[in-house]
Amino acid sequence: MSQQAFVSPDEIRNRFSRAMSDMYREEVPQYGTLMTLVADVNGRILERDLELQRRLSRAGELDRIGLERHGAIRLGTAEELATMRRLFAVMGMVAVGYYDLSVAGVPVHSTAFRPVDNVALARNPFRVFTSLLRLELIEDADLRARAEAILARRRIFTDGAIRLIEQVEIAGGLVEADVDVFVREAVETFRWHGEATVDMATYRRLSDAHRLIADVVCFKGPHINHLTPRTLDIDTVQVEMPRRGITAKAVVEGPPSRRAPILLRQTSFKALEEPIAFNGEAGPEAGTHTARFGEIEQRGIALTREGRSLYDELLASVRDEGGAGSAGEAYDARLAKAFEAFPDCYDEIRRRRLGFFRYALTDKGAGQAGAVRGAMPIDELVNAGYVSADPIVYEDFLPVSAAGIFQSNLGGAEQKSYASNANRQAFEEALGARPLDEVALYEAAERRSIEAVREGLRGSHASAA
Ligand code: OOG
Ligand code: NI
Repeated sequence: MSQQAFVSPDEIRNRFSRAMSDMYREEVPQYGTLMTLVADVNGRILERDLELQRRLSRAGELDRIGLERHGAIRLGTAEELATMRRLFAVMGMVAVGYYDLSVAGVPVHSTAFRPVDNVALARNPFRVFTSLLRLELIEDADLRARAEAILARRRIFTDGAIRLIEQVEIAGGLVEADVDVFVREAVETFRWHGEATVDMATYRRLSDAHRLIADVVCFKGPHINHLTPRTLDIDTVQVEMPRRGITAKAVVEGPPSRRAPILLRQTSFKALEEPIAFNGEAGPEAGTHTARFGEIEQRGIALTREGRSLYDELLASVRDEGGAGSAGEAYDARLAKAFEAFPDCYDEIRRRRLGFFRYALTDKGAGQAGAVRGAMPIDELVNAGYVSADPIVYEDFLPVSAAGIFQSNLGGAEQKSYASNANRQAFEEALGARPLDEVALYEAAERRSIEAVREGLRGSHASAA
């Protein structure tokens, strides 16, 4: 088999992401409504903001925005997580980041599988927020053992998917004839099942320990619980959701509305209550379960470690004052006030090294190659108009926001508290790999762009000489 015959992982991911979107649209009609709303809003924004359009185009984001999605799944065992890593690897997605959600009363820790290099991200940045249930946080030993036994019996991957994963690991890729089969088999793992694997009494006991435990343990597989499109204006989407018959969550998670968006803002609609046939001893028992919801996000600039500390500090100062609660307007006002301390202009964010930028030679800079010192500080090159600086988009997630999204979908007043006990090592052992450090990835992207600028300033000189 020749190397060239392999379909690129980017193409496989692109087809997989489309297949997931088609499946979800069919299963959850409100997802279709949301997609239309986001496409309308994005179209309007791009039409009137040509500067944004040019910036997105330079950053390679314009073409990807219409197909950009992230999904989320929740797994039950180490083996499921390790196999999931191998499945995503076929599509060029690797684990990035570690998120401990136990602090927020959610008994999971998580990572995001996503592509990492610029070309792959520009092609299709499809990401999956992947959580692993922490059974050790169930206090009742009997119940814990029961949950473990149930999970040990299930097989969430099809034989066909496993066979093709192994084939890729040996041969190095998939040929065209296998790609659609792989996508079809892989999608099966994420499908919704209207039948639970347990009876209603078991479901209730697990659900009483934590709704999320029941969601992971009682079903055949890790149903995808949302697929999130990216909007260029989340405030408009938030206002328009109710007009299109969708009830939005009270507050937008993340930073407040700003002229220079940072990190990630997210909102969602409540999970649907869906009919379930429980597996009673005497036959099916009719009940319901809520897991699947809709979410929308807006992405901004990736922050440096300093920028991120400032963000975390400001957010914590607002939440400590009384939580994100349901008091939407009061929370929004407090948040906006606190974030006055975060510069709301990309130039200042850059000068203060709070965010990451991608630098490139302008036409003027290219014309000056050889005449300007390549070693001039990058800020001076920007000031002189030789170099442009575009924000690098944040490709990851935020633990406090993720916890807020989880919580809004657990319904009612559910608020369990677990002591903060991140256990990155246990997560890495389960995953069978170490998640990449997201900040290091942004640092590297920025550094590469600066090197290319310096190369350009030197290179043309050399060739002209
Ligand atoms: C995942 C929630 C986290 C996000 O966008 O932060 C998430 C879940 O509910 O399983 O998707
Ligand atoms: Ni999400």
